[in-house]
Amino acid sequence: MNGAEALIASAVRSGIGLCFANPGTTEMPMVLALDKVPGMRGVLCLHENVATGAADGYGRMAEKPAMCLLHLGPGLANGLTNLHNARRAATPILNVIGEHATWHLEADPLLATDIERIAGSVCSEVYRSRRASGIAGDVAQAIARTSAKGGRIATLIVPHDLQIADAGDAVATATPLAAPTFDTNNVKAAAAALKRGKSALHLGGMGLSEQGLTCAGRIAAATGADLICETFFARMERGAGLPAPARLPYFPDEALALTRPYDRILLAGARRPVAFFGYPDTPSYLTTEQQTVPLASAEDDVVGALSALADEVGAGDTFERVQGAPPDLPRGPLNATTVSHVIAALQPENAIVMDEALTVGVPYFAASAAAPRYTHLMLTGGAIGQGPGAATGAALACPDRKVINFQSDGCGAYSVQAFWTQARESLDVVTIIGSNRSYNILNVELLRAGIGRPGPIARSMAGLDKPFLDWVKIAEGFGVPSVAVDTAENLAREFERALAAKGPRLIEAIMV
Ligand SMILES: Cc1ncc(C[n+]2csc(CCOP(=O)(O)OP(=O)(O)O)c2C)c(N)n1
Ligand SMILES: [Mg+2]
Repeated sequence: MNGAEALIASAVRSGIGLCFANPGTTEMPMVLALDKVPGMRGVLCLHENVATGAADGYGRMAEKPAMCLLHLGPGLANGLTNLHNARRAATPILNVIGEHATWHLEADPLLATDIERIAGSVCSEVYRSRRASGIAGDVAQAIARTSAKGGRIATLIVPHDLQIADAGDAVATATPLAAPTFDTNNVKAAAAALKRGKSALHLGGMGLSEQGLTCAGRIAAATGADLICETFFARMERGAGLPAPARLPYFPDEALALTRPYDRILLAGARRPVAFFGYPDTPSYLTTEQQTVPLASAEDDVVGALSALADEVGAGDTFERVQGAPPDLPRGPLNATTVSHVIAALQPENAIVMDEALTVGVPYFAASAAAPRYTHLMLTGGAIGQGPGAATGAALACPDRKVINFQSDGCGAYSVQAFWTQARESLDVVTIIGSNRSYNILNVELLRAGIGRPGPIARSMAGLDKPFLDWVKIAEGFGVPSVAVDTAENLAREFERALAAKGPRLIEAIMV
């Protein structure tokens, strides 16, 4: 077995069965190994940020790592923003980077870069193989890192000469992923805090899983605490039968208005909330230190901590479930409300909604609260261009579930190559583009800063209208059947049609 085969075989043995790849010459031995070693499916992505976004979507849904295979430093750099989003989502990813042959590096060939430095900004550990026979051990170490605290993206750099050298029979035994733990002292302190004044549980990570939400709902029922969720959560189970936490608003003044009345805010899988940007005269933190009570971080056993807290406060089995029903189908022109309501009214039970809809999707969270049970994924790290890749990965993790990618146009334009992978792999993804033909959020931010009349250059920096993006042509060019609509009635008709079909579809919802 050569080094590349040992790497793939070791990863397969640890349960990694999917490789999102954009390879080059330095990764070819690993590509060849995909044919030689059974058990690893190779999925070609036409941009590295689609590969890393797909690994994020896959990891969030499968709750185990996928592998990314990227080409040297420049390939890794192309995938960095979605690795950043994955880091913020605490998603496990095994990131494998090919490198020049060890003996060739000192000549400084054109593609040579400092891969460790590039990877270091998103990965807590970066490993480099030194011997072919050590590759199996190196990959096992990297896989172990994907379930460790302090960062779950592990990068392994593998020089080309080591990939083709004889590695003997050095295949690693399966790497057991570490089970997360929680701090029982935090549970005791949280239970005491819940007795002192008005409290809220701020939920993120696995705190927004079905089990996490159920425990949180039971605690709320027993103690009178309210439930709040992160603004940009990684994954949340939502809809009929579940508790419906209030979502922390995006703008800090609104977020502070929500948090201010509480004496205690318990952090369960969420960080202490921080304003998205620093605005003059506005604090960075959206809770005070006195309010903030840590229960469990996103990398801890959040469900275990919530369950222990439920016991500690003597919670019963009952909890308040979301009230109401999905919205009625709207009629008339398309805007953020009508698009959001059409999706919320028609989304099927068990759907996965990848929501990178920004201002176009603001009404969607409330509108979908009482939808049939579904999984809601969001852009976590603010680095736009995540949705189409993450939807691709989610569809590969859950082939029996319908994936709906509710996508704003500006963000979508970063990751259009994902449509090709969706077409090639026949993935069941319906993309709805909220086509307002602008970077609308930038105008909203300017308005809030009191700049109502930006100059013509500044205005042009937020306009996507000259020329406008023709999403039907874009997606059809990548192999995805597509249609454009400009009324709520037509959106509903086309959405129903797309939901009834198998395979990828795109609907451009024109909102101008
Ligand atoms: C990687 C990255 N580049 C740039 C930005 C800055 N940015 C944030 S939102 C945005 C425009 C989003 O426009 P669109 O997706 O059309 O959503 P809309 O505001 O129209 O709802 C930009 C450029 C960012 N957050 N991340
Ligand atoms: Mg837009």
